[in-house]
Amino acid sequence: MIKSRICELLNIKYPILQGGMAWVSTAELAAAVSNAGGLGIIGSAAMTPEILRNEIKKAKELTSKPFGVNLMLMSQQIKELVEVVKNDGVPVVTTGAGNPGIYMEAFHKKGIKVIPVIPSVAFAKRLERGGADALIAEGTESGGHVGELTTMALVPQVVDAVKVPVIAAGGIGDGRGVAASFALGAEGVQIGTRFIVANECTVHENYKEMVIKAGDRDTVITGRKTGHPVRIIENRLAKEFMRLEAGGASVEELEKLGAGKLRSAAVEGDMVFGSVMCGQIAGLVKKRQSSKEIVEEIMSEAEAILKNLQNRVG
Ligand code: TUI
Repeated sequence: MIKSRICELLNIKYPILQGGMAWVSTAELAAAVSNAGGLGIIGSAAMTPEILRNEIKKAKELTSKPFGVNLMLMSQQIKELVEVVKNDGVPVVTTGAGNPGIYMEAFHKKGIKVIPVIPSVAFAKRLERGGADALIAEGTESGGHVGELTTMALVPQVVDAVKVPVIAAGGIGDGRGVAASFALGAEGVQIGTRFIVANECTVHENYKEMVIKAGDRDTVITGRKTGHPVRIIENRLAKEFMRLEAGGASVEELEKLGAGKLRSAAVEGDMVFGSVMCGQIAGLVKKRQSSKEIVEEIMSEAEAILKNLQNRVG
């Protein structure tokens, strides 16, 4: 059994968080991961406040275990989404794509744990000072909106810089990734891509198939120029985006091309002009399983690896 401060902080059995992916992480997936002993997280980035309220209600019907909501801080309706989270009995919030500092006190007053994603040591220190309960150090191997540093470089530097527990994210898809994360000093992991293909994940079948087919070099980062670099599978949309970027297209033009494309992929199954966000670890995601099978397989692999590694010493 791998124990850490993350299990105690979040009142969960296994130190695995499921990434709160926009259009992908619905109540069904989050509840299944929480029921499996991890922390399921609803991705609210593309939700209206009403939809989020409904998803939280659904998650509570499907699990009695703790679950979380991810807030994408660039969301148009962030203030309203924050209100929903504060008022609807959500125990944990993760944040991405910005600074959650202004909401920290209000969440804590409601007893909500706040775990921001951070892409650098400076940001980690700032948010620890601001009261973050733990931090997710997310490397550029991740899908979706990414920072510059790799997980391997970021995690140990963040671990050395803060006292709160650190959760590693980016490029983790099996027990080897969990064992490596703990070796770097992390006390938990956040996994997104592997859960895209979970049976309980409601994303379009074509999206799951695309992740299963993807190899190690099939993702690219688009949108560096817009200030919002996003890792997606290289398809016609990605190629068109890169062509326009290389040709000096304006930020407005690029944002217009990207608008609504994640929905096209996740809901309509458009794998040609849709934005198929996923991490570099997609190459090792080869089978569909239940969330419970995924969580248990990853944790038993990690335990075996950590035990066997002792044989390499001395
Ligand atoms: O947020 C994510 N990943 C996401 S959000 C998303 S939705 C989206 N859709 C279309 C275009 C763009 C996004 C898809 N994937 N991960 C967490 C994350 N946060 N990664 C990096 C960061 C981050 C970056 C800068 C966090 C803080 C930060 O600070 C900047 C500052 O100084 O405020």
